[in-house]
Amino acid sequence: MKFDTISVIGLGYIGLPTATVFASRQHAVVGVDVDKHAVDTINQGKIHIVEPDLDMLVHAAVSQGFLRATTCTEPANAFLIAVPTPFKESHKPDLSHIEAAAATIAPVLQKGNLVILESTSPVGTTDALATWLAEHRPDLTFPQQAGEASDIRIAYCPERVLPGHILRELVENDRIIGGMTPACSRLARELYELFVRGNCIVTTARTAEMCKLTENAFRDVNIAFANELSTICDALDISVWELISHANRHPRVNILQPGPGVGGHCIAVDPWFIVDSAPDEAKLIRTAREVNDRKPHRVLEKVKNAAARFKQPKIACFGLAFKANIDDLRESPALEITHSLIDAGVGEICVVEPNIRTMPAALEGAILCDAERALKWADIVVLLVDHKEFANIQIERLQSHVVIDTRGIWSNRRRIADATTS
Ligand code: SAJ
Repeated sequence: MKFDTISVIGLGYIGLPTATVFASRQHAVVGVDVDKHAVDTINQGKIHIVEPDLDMLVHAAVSQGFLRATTCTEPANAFLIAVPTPFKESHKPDLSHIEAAAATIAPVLQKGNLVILESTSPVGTTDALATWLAEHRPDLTFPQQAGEASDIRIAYCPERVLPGHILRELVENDRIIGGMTPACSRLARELYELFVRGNCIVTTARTAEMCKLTENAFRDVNIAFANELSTICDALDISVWELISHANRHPRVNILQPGPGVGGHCIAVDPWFIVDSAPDEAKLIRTAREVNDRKPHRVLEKVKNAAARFKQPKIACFGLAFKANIDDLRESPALEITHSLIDAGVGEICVVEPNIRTMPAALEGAILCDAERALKWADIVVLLVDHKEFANIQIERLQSHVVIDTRGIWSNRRRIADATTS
C-alpha cells in the first residue's frame, strides 16, 4: 500500500483527531508531539483535550495497535503537520512551530514521501516549508526545484473542522487540496480519500492557504456586524436579540449572534494573517478584528456600571471557555473579562465553568463553584458562555439578580416570557 505508515506532527485539537480517524480506518499512524505528557496520555489510550467521542476512538485505536505516540519523528510514507501558528507582536504570524516541524521530519524523509501542511498559515508558507526541507536535505529533490519529477511531494490542505464536532466534520466536510504541483495534489488527494466522504477539491497551495484564511475572516466580519449591532442597540435601548430574530426572517438576511467577543485560536487570529500580507487592501477585515477585540471592554464597562450600585458587589461569571460546550480557554473573551474584573477589584468574583476542574492560575483570587451556589451567593450574574448547563437554568432563579447576558440565552427567554404574560 502507498501509505503503510502515516505520521502526524502535532497532537492537539486537529492533529489527534486526524491521526485517530486514519487509525480507526486501520492505517498505522505514528503521532509526534513535543509534549511528553500528551504522548504518555495517548499511549495509555486516553486524551489530554476535550472533544466529544474522541476518547473512545483513541482508546480503540491505541489498544488495536493502529495508533502510537512518540516525541521523536520516525520514517513514514506521509507526514501531516498540524502545529500551532500563533501571532507575535504587531499581529505578525509566528511560523516557528512549522519551521521546527520541518527540522524534525527532514532527517527521516525518503524519496516518494508526501508532506502535507494543515496548520492555518499565511500565503506563501507552503513554499517556505519546501525551502526549509530542501535546505536540510540537499540529497533529495523538492517540487520548487524538480516540479512534477520531485522526490518529495508537498501540499497545503487546511483543516476546517468545528471544535465540538470535529470527528463528524473531518469525515463529512469538503477538503481543499493545494499541491505545489499536480502530482503533489494527486497524492495528497489519495491520502485524504482514505477517510474523507466530502469532495476533495484540487487547487494551488497559495489559493488553498488563502481559502482557509478567507473562511475565518468571513466569519469574523459577520460576527463583528452582530457585535456592532449589539452596541448600537444598547445605545438606542433596543433588544438586539429580538431585532436579529426579526431581521433574520427576511429570506436573504442571516445575521450571526453577538457575544462577549471572539475567541479561540482561529477566528481571532487568522484574519490578521491577511491584514499582515495586504495591509493597504484589507481594511474591512482589520476593522472587523478591531470591533470584535473591543467587545470584551464594553462588557467590562457594563459590569462595572452594574457593580457601582452595590457596596460590596458579589459577581458570578458564568463560563470561561471561548465558546459553548468545550473546555478550551484559548483566546477566550470570557477569561479576559473575568481576569479584568479581578484585576480592577470590581468586587468578589466567583466562576462557574462546568468543563474545567481547576481554576486557571490567571484567575487567582476567584472561586470556582457550581451554578446553584453561585446563584445563591451573587448579586450580579454575568453570562459569558452559552453552555448547555446554563441554558437549562430557570429564569425565575434569576429574578433577584442584576443579569448581564452577553449571549442572549436568558434575555431571549425573558422576552418570550414577558410577551406571554403581558
Ligand atoms: N461567535 C460569536 N457569534 C456567533 C458565532 C461565533 O460570538 O454567531 C464566537 C464564538 O463564541 C467564539 C468565536 O466566535 O468565541 C469563534 O467560534 P466559532 O464557532 O465561530 O469558530 P471556531 O473558532 O470554533 O472554529 C472556526 C470555524 N470556522 C468557520 O466557521 C469559518 C471552523 O470551521 C474552523 O475549522 C476553525 O475556526 C479553525 O480551526 O480555523
